Amino acid sequence: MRTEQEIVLKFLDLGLQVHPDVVAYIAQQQDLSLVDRTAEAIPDGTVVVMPRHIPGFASERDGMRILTESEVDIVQGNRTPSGSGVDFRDFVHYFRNRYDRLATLLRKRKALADIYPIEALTRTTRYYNADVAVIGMVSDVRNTTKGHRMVHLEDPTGVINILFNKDREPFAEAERIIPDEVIGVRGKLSSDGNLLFADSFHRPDIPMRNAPTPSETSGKVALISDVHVGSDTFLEEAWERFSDWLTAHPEVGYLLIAGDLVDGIGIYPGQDKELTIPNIYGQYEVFAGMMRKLPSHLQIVISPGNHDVVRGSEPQPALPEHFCEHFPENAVVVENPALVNLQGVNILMYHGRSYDDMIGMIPGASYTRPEEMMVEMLKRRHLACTYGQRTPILAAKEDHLVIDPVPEILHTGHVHICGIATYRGVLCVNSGTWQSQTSFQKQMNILPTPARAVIVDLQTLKPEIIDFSGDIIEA
Ligand code: D5M
Ligand code: FE
Ligand code: ZN
Repeated sequence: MRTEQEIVLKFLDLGLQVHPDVVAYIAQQQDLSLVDRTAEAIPDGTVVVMPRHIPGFASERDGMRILTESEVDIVQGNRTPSGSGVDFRDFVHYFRNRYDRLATLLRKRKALADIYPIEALTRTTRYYNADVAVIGMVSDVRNTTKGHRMVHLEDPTGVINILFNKDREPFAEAERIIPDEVIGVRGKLSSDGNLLFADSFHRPDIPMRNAPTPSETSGKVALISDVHVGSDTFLEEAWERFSDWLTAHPEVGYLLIAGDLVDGIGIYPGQDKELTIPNIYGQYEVFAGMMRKLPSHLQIVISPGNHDVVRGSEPQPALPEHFCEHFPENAVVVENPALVNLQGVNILMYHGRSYDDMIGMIPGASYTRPEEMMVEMLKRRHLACTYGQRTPILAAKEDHLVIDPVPEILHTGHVHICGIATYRGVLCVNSGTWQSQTSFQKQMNILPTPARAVIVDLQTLKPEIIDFSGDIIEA
């Protein structure tokens, strides 16, 4: 490690930023003179020294695999306008698109291979008392007076009531059904065709055999969110420690920030009394300065959250040009959500506003365990199922909140609490925040776990939590 730091510093002395692979290569060669020889060989105007600049460098050498240059590919959520979506027809398209895409996933199940249009079940007497399967969107869900669960299920042809008996097996999962998710149900139709008694229940889910594809080459990504610059609870010293740490760890080639970059203005009652920067431009200016101080070899991907300056409805557009014109060249702004591919590893970034809805609806869900809710998102293959609650959703022609393809990593923020889980091969990461408890969070009884970054090794997909709060600093 010491050698690697020396190499970085030696290049810095020469006014050069350096790619982590160059550092790794020179460290492996144990030949510090390579720094000077490389510096002499690079073309004028080079800012970042790349592996190809090393004299005599070959991509495969003595069994050591050398990285290709950093690769960031924005698969979904590039800064394209995502439409205005105000026409009622957009709602029809939106929900139809959600239904079609999630129903296609569900139809792959053996138990749902022979689904019926709901209208066909109720139109004739033919299926009365028969074993049938349907796929639909939940338009209403409630408990009956006898404690069973009743779901109003809708497909493009009709609606039907489904009863989950409290004494039958699918009931436990049925308790977690929330409005607007798309589910598949197999069961027995009643003798009058009005009710389906559920025997089994299916979600689009992550396939059991899902196998994540790690990077073939070495590389690490730092995942963070909720920086909240401009708030008097923003932890500047902890951020400085993180910033220095990134400079000293060139093997971390990427930084992904999942929203709430700044604290914003007028986001919660009385916020003005807790702002150190009362101007939104000033907040982004300071944030931009922090980004410029990070090593320039770092590829930074920035998506917005509910405190940011863009519209709140999701998908949220990328930050407009005039708020990020002072961001460094190695930073790219994307929408919320966005699917980012790093060296072949797909990372789905989502700020996580829908946590506020799920916490009230899913039994046992808590702000203290965000990783459990990420699993709920994956099971439903949707980032924000329920329409019309706290998460504003823009009803465009396509549902950008559907989780497809299955990412290697789901990266969220918003709850300000660190949590990590793995579900069917998908790594779920909520890294936390860079803000200590606000008075609002105190009222809400939310105890944040600030100043942590989650570093994921792209080759092994193993996460590591590093605490910059000042108590424990990584050795
Ligand atoms: O969210 C900071 C924390 O506050 C996070 O744990 C979610 C919680 N939060 C945010 N808005 C609400 C509402 N409306 N009700 C309950 N809890 C909430 P941030 O987005 O940074 O303000
Ligand atoms: Fe936040
Ligand atoms: Zn938030």
